[in-house]
Amino acid sequence: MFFRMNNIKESRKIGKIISKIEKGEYKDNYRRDYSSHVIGITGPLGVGKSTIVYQLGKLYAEKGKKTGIILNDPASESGGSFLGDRIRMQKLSGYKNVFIRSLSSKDAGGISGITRDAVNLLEKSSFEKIIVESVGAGQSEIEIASLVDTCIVVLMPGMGDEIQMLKSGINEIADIFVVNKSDKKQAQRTLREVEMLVNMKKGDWKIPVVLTSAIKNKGISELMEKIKEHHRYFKDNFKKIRKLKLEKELRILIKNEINKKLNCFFKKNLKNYVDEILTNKKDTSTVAKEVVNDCFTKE
Ligand SMILES: Nc1nc2c(ncn2[C@@H]2O[C@H](COP(=O)(O)OP(=O)(O)O)[C@@H](O)[C@H]2O)c(=O)[nH]1
Ligand SMILES: [Mg+2]
Repeated sequence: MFFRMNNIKESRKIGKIISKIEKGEYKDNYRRDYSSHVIGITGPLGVGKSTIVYQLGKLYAEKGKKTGIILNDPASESGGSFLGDRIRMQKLSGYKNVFIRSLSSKDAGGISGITRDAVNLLEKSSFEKIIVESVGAGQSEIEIASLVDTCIVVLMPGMGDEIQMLKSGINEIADIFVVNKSDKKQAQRTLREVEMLVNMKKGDWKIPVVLTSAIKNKGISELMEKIKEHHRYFKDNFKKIRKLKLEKELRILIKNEINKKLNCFFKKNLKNYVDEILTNKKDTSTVAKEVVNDCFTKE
């Protein structure tokens, strides 16, 4: 899916390069110079990310900012909200300063590398705001987190999403939380729950929780204000935040890797250890300690 920017020549050129990136045919060694502000929007399917991206993109476009939008949304590839997304995003592409592209990783493997290259390309092309939408469901979203300067995690009333978030580690990467669909019942309750979660966090950036109704275009300018505040904080504490973001990302990824290995280990070995306990009469905590010590001792 490719929507044209009114600056057709530039838009075509960027579009072509992104197609090459998707096929794994284009790589360059550009390192970000942070002249763009990269804003990530993540969260479970259906919470209203695309609608928020649309409203935000529209606001930036109307302010005359050169805005790039990258969608990593499986729903935009097949069925689901594809049509809605398409209609919305086509409206946006009417602005001459907006470029929109939905990425596919079918050919080149993981989405995070492709997103990184696409973001780099847009930064090189002097986009002021680059908005990246991704579904907060797995590994790649965590990887995308350190790629973006401001990470927004979107939730909505009900669904028990907050709990899921806690599990997947997404809540650790949020710079801003949004509770969308404020027009729904229970919105205030979810807002309070997320605020409680945020209040437990330490650090000198106080994570804001913004209530929006993207569909009614409510709360979007407040969100934009918080994004601006975070960008200022990001620029003022650049080195520290970069380090912190990488540290968080690495911590989550290592945990995930260990969990994967652990599940594999359980499948293969747990029964044997139980047998060992039964025959040798060792206790479970001794065996657990021995196993873990063995794993973490270098050969
Ligand atoms: N009631 C309500 N519905 C919304 C709101 N924002 C988005 N939606 C609807 O929620 C559905 C999913 O929205 P979408 O932006 O595609 O979610 P995404 O999967 O997170 O990108 C669509 O039917 C939207 O029209 C909102 O603020 N209130
Ligand atoms: Mg979407």
